Parts: sequence; C-alpha cells; structure tokens
Amino acid sequence: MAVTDHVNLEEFIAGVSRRNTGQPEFVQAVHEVAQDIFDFIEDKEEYHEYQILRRVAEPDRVVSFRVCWEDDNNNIRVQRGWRVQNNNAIGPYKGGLRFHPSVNESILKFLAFEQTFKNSLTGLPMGGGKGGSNFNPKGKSDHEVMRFCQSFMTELYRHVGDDVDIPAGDIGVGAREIGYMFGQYKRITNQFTGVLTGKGLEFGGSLVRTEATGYGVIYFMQDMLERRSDSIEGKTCVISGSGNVATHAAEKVCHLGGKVLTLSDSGGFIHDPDGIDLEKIDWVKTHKTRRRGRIADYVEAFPSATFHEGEKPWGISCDLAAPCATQNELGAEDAKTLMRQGCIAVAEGANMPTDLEGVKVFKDAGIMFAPGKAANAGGVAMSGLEMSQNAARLTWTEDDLQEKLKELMAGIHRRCVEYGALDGDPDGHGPVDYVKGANIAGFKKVADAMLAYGVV
Ligand code: NDP
Ligand code: 2IT
Repeated sequence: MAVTDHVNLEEFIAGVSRRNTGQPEFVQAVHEVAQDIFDFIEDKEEYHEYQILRRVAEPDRVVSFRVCWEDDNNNIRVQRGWRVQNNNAIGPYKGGLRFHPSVNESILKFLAFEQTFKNSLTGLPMGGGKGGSNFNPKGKSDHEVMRFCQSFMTELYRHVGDDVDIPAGDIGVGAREIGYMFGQYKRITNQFTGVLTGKGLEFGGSLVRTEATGYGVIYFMQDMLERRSDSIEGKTCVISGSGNVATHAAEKVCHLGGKVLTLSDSGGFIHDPDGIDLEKIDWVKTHKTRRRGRIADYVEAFPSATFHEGEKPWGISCDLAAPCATQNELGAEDAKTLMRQGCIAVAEGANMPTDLEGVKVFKDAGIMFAPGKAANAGGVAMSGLEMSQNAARLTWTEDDLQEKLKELMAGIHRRCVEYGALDGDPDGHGPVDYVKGANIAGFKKVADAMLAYGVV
C-alpha cells in the first residue's frame, strides 16, 4: 500500500472527512483524485517529505459573506456568498461563479479543488478557485438579478483582480450576470481590467468562449474515438442538461455527423428519436436562456418528442453519453444501464456528474470515460485566452480561436494519455484510464510548483 503522511488511502480520506465535517462533495472529489495520486507518489520521496497531497487537499482560503438585496416588492433579502481560493501555485485563482439554491461551502470547495487540476491540465498558467451564492435566479426579474449581482460584487471586488483571482460563469451565471458584475467592479474600482471572463464581446469578451465548454467536450470525445480509429459520425448521443454546456455539446455532435437524442433540466428529460438538430437546439437555447422556460415545453414545439418527468436520460439506447447538467447525476445503476444499452464512450460536460461508484463501473468495464476535469476544460482554457487578449489589449479572430480550442483539447487528451495509457504506449491504440491520466497530469504540475516554493 502506498503511503503519504505515514497513512494509507483509507486513513487519509478518513482524515479529510474528519476535517471537513458535513462536506460530502468535497470529500468525494478529494477521494477521487487521491486514489490515483497515492500510487503515483508512492516512490517519490519529495512529495511525501513536503506533504504535498495533504496540502493540496486544503484550500488556500475560503471567503464567505452576506449579500443583501431588495426585491421588486421592496422586501429585503439576504443571501450567502463565497469565494474559495483553492490553489495559486501555477497562476492566479481562476474558476466560475455558481448561483443556485443548492450552493454551499462543500459544493464550492469540491468545484475549486477540481478546477485546480483542470486548469493545470490545460497547460495555461491558471490556479484554481470557485465561488457563488445560494441565490436562485429562476423567476427573478432582470432588475432583481442586477441588484443581486451588484451587491455580490460590492463584497467580492476586494478579493479578486486580474492578477489575483478571475471569476467567470457556471450554473446560473451567464452573459447577463457577468455583465452586471463587471459593471459594478468597474464602477467601484474605476478600473477596466480583465477581472472576469465570459464577458460580452463589446467589453473585452472573447469570441468562442460561449461555445467553448460544450464544443470542447465533444472534441475530447472525438479524440478518444480517434485513438480507437473510430469517430462521432453516425453515432447517437444522449445528453443531460439544457444550459450552456449541454446545448453547445449538442451542436458539436450535430456538426460532426452524430445524432442527439435527449436533453434535460431539473424537471425531467425530453427524448426526440428524430434527433435534436441545429434548428431545434436553437429553439432550446432561446427558450431556456432568453425566455427562461422549461425543457418540458419542447414537446409542444416538436411533437416527435416525449417528456419524461423527474427522470434522467440514461435509459435511452445510445452509442455515446455526455452528462452536462450537474454533480452526482449519474450513479452506478445508471452507468450499468448505459452500458447495457450499448454506450461505448462517456465524456463529462458537468463537474463530477458521475459519482464514485458510477466511475468505478465505467473503469472496471474499460469503456472510454473522460472525467469532467479533462473533457470540460475547454471553457476555462478559452477563458485563459480571454485573459491573454485582455492583457495584450487585442482581439483574436473566430477562426484562430476555433483552431486554438481544438489544439487545447488535443493537448489535454495527450496529457491524459501520457499518464493513463494502460499498456504504457501513449502513441498506440490501446485502452486509456483517462481518470488516472487527468488526475496525475493535473496534479504533477501543481505539485512541482509547490515543491519549488518550499513550505509556504
Ligand atoms: P447552465 O446554468 O447554463 O445550465 C445548467 C443546466 O443543468 C440546466 O439545464 C439546469 O436545469 C440543469 N441543472 C442544474 N442544476 C440541476 C440540478 N440540481 N438537477 C438537475 N438539473 C440541474 O449551466 P452550465 O451549462 O454552464 O453548467 C452545467 C455544468 O457544466 C455544471 O456542472 C458546471 O459546473 C459545468 N461546467 C460549466 C462550464 C461553463 O463554461 N459554463 C465549464 C465547465 C464545466 P434547470 O434549468 O432546471 O435548472
Ligand atoms: O467549471 C468550469 O471550468 C467553469 N465554470 C469555467 C471557469 C472559467 O473560469 O471559465
């Protein structure tokens, strides 16, 4: 058994659990990474001596604050806000903001922890962070969302900065929210800097950032299939979610000649056996984003589809699957069902959508399984390019950025294969443990930077 801090994996996780009482998502994320890292560092004395694993499992800091705002009926409302600055060993803290009633410290700590290794995997100089609030944007007017965002930034501004910590969007935070928050930051500091990414194109945003996460997920899927001399063309794909990541993943499946069968939201999923083509995806984007509607309404617009209330799409027969909604939406039974129905590859668009048991089912079966920290890294990678453009005060063309996104995803795939090829041959066609590859490649760069700094 590998050891670090003179303990085995079970004892290490028990310690993480003890120190993070009531934070199951954070413990789950650490567990998932630690099981691969234990083996990797077994014979590497320096990592043990400097307690690197113990140190990366502790965020640099967690800032929590009160956010007061006034609703349209003049009621005073109180929300909680957080920013978790997990690790800045390889660059300023970077990661999204999530506005959803389920948000708590455990969820943000897990997301910031994952973000650290994801950002490292991109090859760009970005540390890991995440933040958000238990504010629920659903059913709120634009003015209510604006007042909330302004109040949130009135506290957050003192903890962020273009060389310190650069937030972006995540669940419940899109172009509208980023615009309100950027406006408030600029107003308070009187500085026009690249403090947020995912900005509007008029004020420093980057082309291709909106599409980047979803497109990147499917590029990664394509890279996995290509290693096995296969492709997306002619394959069916089930997708969960109907937000930014899900709709753009769906779009790229269509571009590459595949057929999308499902989309979902927190109310259930729609199954369209005719395929959800580009025109239907545009309808979903408008309906979910601009009209802030429900996916259930799809069946009225497209009667070829059926709506399955309260269910997830994993029972639909498919070749490929991309969970793109939220964490722990795919368990062991779902994983077994997917494989029984013929699924050969899974790429995670969401962060940690497959739980630990589900991942084990996929790994044991040896199917192509891409963890979120690799497959959905295209979004933050494009954010990294938005930061570069802001710092250089210039804008790159759409063609350039589309090409760079493909290259970035290919680079992430290559790094995973380097540490995850099960036959030790990164250049061959053999099976790859992408979870292990992503964890080790992501960890190594952060750990080596931490070693260079000594004990800080
Ligand atoms: P959006 O807010 O655009 O969409 C979220 C989607 O997921 C909606 O369809 C929403 O349904 C559904 N959803 C959210 N929470 C739940 C829940 N608790 N149960 C069921 N369905 C839920 O978010 P994104 O598309 O940006 O994010 C989706 C996932 O991708 C998240 O895990 C996020 O962390 C991850 N991600 C996002 C990146 C980005 O660039 N945006 C980058 C990398 C990862 P409903 O409308 O009913 O709430
Ligand atoms: O989970 C993620 O990678 C994101 N929400 C995007 C973060 C970013 O900084 O672009």
